[in-house]
Amino acid sequence: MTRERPHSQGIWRRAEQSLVGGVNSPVRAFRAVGGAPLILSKGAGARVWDADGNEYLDYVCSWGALICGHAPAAISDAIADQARRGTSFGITTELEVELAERIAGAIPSIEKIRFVSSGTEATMSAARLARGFTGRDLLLKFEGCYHGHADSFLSEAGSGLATFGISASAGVPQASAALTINVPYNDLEAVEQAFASHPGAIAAVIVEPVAANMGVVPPAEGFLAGLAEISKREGAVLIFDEVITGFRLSWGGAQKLYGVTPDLTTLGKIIGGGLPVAAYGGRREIMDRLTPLGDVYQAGTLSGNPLAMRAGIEMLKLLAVPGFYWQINARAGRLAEGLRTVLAALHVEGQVQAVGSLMTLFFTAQPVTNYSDAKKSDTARYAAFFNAMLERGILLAPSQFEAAFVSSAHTDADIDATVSAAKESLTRGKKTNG
Ligand code: KE4
Repeated sequence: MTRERPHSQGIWRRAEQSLVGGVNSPVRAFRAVGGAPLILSKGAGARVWDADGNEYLDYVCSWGALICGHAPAAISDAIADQARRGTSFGITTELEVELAERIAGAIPSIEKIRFVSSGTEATMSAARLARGFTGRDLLLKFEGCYHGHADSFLSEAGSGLATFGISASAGVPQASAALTINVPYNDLEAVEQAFASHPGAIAAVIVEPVAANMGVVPPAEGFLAGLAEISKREGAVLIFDEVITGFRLSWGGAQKLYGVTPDLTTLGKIIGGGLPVAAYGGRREIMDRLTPLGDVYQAGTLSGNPLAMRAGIEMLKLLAVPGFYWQINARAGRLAEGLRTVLAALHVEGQVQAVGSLMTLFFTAQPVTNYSDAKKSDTARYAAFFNAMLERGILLAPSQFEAAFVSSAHTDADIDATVSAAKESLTRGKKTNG
C-alpha cells in the first residue's frame, strides 16, 4: 500500500530550494534508504504524522531524545508555562541549578556540570577541557563512534559519516585531523599500542560506552573497565560520551549500568526533554579549570536556557518514577526477541543487537563487535526493509548505522504490530530477493 504524500512532496521541493539538500541535518535526506524524505508535522506519544496526515509508529524519537514519546503533557505544559515567564535571559536562573542538581543526583561522577546547547558543543568543550587539564594535544577515539561534528571527531566517525561512507570531512585541516587517533572499538590492545606510540601525549580517550552510531554495538566484557584502567595509568582523561546512553540505559546512564566511572561525561538529547540541551560534567578538579574559575574558555548565549531547563527538569521527573526503566526495557526486549524470531523463521541473515531500549537490526551473518563488522552489513537490504516498514506505518532510522529507540509511549500492541510488519516486510523481501 503506497502512502500518498503530495503535500509533503511540495514542501520537500521548497526545502530543496532553501535548505542545503532539503535538510538541516544530513541523515534526514533519506539518501541511504532512497525515496522521498518524510515531512513531519505532528507527534503524540509513540506516533508521528506527516504533512499529508499519514500516521507512523516512530522509532527515531528525535534520535533518542524522546524517551517518553512525543509531547508528554507534563513537558509541554511546563514549556508553555515557562514561555510566558520568559524564554531566555542570558543570566543565571534557579532552573539551571535545579537541573544540575537532579543530574548530579543521578550520576555521582558529575561533581560539576556545564550546560550547552548541543552534543557537539558538549564533546568539543570536554575535549578542550581535557587538553587544558593535561597540557596534552592528542585525542583517542574509536572507529564508528560519533561525537558530533567538531573537527576533532570527524575522522572514521559513525552516524551520518558512516551513512554516507565518508571517512573524513573536507574542511578539517590535516594538522587538526592528525591530533586524533582512531582505534577499533572493543580493542584494548590497540588502545595500549596507541599509548605506547604516543607516550605522555594523549589528553583524552572519548568513547560511546555503548556504541550507537555504527548501529548498536555493546562494549565487550572488560572493555570499559580496561579503558578506565589504561587512562588512569597513562594520565589521560576518560570521557564517556553519554549523549545517547545518558538517562537512556538507566537512571545513572551506561556508567551505572556497567559500573565504570569516567572522569568526564557528556550528555544531551534526553536531558533536554526535546529542546536543545546538552552538558558536560565530571570531576571538580577538572571542571574548575573552566572559565570563570580557570583558564579553559567556553561560553554560550543560550547555555542553560530556562525554557529548555524546564523541559529537562520535567523529563527527569518522568524518568524518576519507580519502575520506568524496568518497563521500557521489558518492552524493548519483547521487540528485540520478536525480531530475532522473525529472522530465524524466515532464515534471514541478521543480528538484532540491543541494550535496554536501544537496538539495531543489522543485515549481516555475524555479530557486530566494531565498525569493520558493521560495514559488512547489507545496506541495500536494510534500505528495502526500511521502506517496506515505512509503507506499513513503521518509521525506523533511515540508515543501517543508527539505532531504533523504544519509548515509554510504545505499547505492547505497538511492539506486536512492529514485529508483524517486520515479518511481512522480510517475507516480501525474500520473495523479491530470492
Ligand atoms: P548533536 O550535536 O547532534 O546534538 O550531538 C552530537 C552527538 C554526540 N554524541 C553522540 C553519541 C551522538 O549520538 C550525537 C548525535 N547523534 C546523532 C544521531 N546518531 C544526531 C542526529 C543527526 O546527526 O541528525
